[in-house]
Parts: sequence; structure tokens; C-alpha cells
Amino acid sequence: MTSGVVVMAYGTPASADEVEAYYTHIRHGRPPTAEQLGDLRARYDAIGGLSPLREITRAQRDRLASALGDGYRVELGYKHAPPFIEDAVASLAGDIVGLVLAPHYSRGSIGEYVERLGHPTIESWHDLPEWRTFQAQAVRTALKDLPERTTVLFTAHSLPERVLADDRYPDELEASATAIADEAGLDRAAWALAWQSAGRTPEPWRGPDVLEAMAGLDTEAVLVCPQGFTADHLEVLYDLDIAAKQRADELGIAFARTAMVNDDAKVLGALADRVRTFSR
Ligand code: FEC
Repeated sequence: MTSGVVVMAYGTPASADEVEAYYTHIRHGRPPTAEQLGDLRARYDAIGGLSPLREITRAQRDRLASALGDGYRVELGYKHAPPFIEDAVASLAGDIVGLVLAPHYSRGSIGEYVERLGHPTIESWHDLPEWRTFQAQAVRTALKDLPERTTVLFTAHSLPERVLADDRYPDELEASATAIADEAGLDRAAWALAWQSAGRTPEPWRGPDVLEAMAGLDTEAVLVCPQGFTADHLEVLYDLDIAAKQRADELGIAFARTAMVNDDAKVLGALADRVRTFSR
């Protein structure tokens, strides 16, 4: 019998016309103001019009499907854009398991995917050795072109403090950053954790934000490793490659960012093995 796998990701607008509906969905049905919408459109324009996230998640899905082989049907389901998680579930029959293309669990992030899927889901996978090795190699590769005195900042999407009370997200982020730093051979003084992409809402979000963290460092360069994400998308291409790079220029320090996993065959192959074990 065929097992169904729903590969879940954040989602991105398929065209410029869909940006407003997408933003409204992220805001739980409250339409953004003209200013908020204009600001988001400007960020997409700055990275070339739209985000490459749609193509990348398709490529990630294809890698997983070919690694899983016969016996599995693998469908994409997005949190905030069609095809939604619920559409993917409706297209599958029989047993279904879920996988989110983000490595760390938070009730306010993966927990929402799990609840909407309504089927057993791998809650986090940052302990996957192939993922850790990919990140450590990405750090080492990027450091080759940077000065001796470089600080590595491991970042993930911020969440509101309210959501993080009694949540394992910060611990998982610290555990994986420690493991990557150890494998990359970094001194403890050469790296730190930071947060990024906090939402534009009035409540307090977990910090320090990467832009603030950079300003407080006594260093010649910053290398950001966005360990909380798997793909090149808006939060990486704008918040890091444009906004954080600009902050580094203002501070007079060098800046670089590690390569993303995207559809890396080794990492996606190892994730497929985890799906296979989980679905047994
Ligand atoms: O490339 C793209 O087009 C999409 C990039 C994208 C990713 C992503 C990942 C995460 N988010 C997480 C949490 C929140 C919370 C809010 C929120 C808001 C936005 C907005 C945009 C956006 N997010 Fe996102 N996120 C991406 C894009 N995110 C655009 C709306 C404008 C803004 O605030 O910048 C606040 C919602 C609210 O108003 O209540 C919370 C988390 C992740 C990482 C895990 C995952 O990938 O699911 C957590 C990619």
C-alpha cells in the first residue's frame, strides 16, 4: 500500500497579484494596511520581484520523492499559499505522515503545521547528522574568504516572547548551533546565537535581532548561518543579504552568509530515511 507524505513549507505568493492575499493569510485574515503591503512588495522587488521559495520547495519535494521511491506519494502543502496543507491531505488516501522543511520545533511554528495536518508529523530534525555536517561545511567554506577575527552568528526566525514561554525552540537552536560549531572547529568565543525577521507587531519578540547583535560585536567580520531555515527565500535574501549586509557596511565590517540546504541530495536523502523510519 502507498503511504502519503505531506512535505510542508511556509509558502510564497505565486505572482505579484497574490501578495496581498498571502499577507492577509499570514495575518490570520486581517488585511495589511497599504503601508504594510507596500513595504512587503518593496522587499520582494528588492530580491528580484518574487521569492525563489516556490521552485526550491518543489525541488526539495522531488528529491524526497525520488529518495523515498515506490510506495510513497509525496505532496507539497503550504502554510500560507496554495496548495495549502489541507489541499495536500485531501489529495492523498490511506496513511499520511508529515514533514516540515524547517529543522527546529516551536509550538508557534512547527506546532501550527502539525495541528493543521492532523496526522503524525516529524516534529524536528536538527539532530540529523547529514544536516549538521552540511552546515559545518558551509561555515568552514565561507570562513576561508573571511578575516581571522570573524564572528559566526547562528540565526533563526524570531517569535513573540508570549509564544516562547515554556517552549523548546531556544534550546533546540542552542543545541544545534553548538553541534555545528563543534564540528566546524569554532572556538566558543567565535560564535553566538541571534534572531531575525521579527514580525511587524507591537508585542515583544525574542532578541537580540541579528542587526543589534552585529552592532555589539568587537570583530572584523560577521558570518551568518541561518540555521532555522532550509531555503533561499525572502527572510534570507532580504533580511540577511540586503539588510544585514547594509548594517555591516555601516559598521565597517565584512559580511557573509552560509549556503542554504535547498535541494542538497545528501540532506534530503537522509530526511527521506527519517520519513521512512517514522512512517513504519
Ligand atoms: O520567501 C518568501 O516569500 C516567504 C519567506 C518566509 C519564510 C518565513 C518563515 C517563518 N516565519 C515564521 C513566523 C512568522 C510570524 C509572523 C511572520 C510574518 C511573515 C511575513 C512574511 C513572512 N513571514 Fe514568516 N516567513 C516568511 C515570510 N512569520 C512576508 C509578514 C510580514 C512580516 O512581518 O515580515 C507574524 C505573523 C503575524 O502577523 O501574526 C510569527 C517562522 C518561520 C520559520 C519556519 C517556517 O519556515 O515555517 C517561525 C520562509
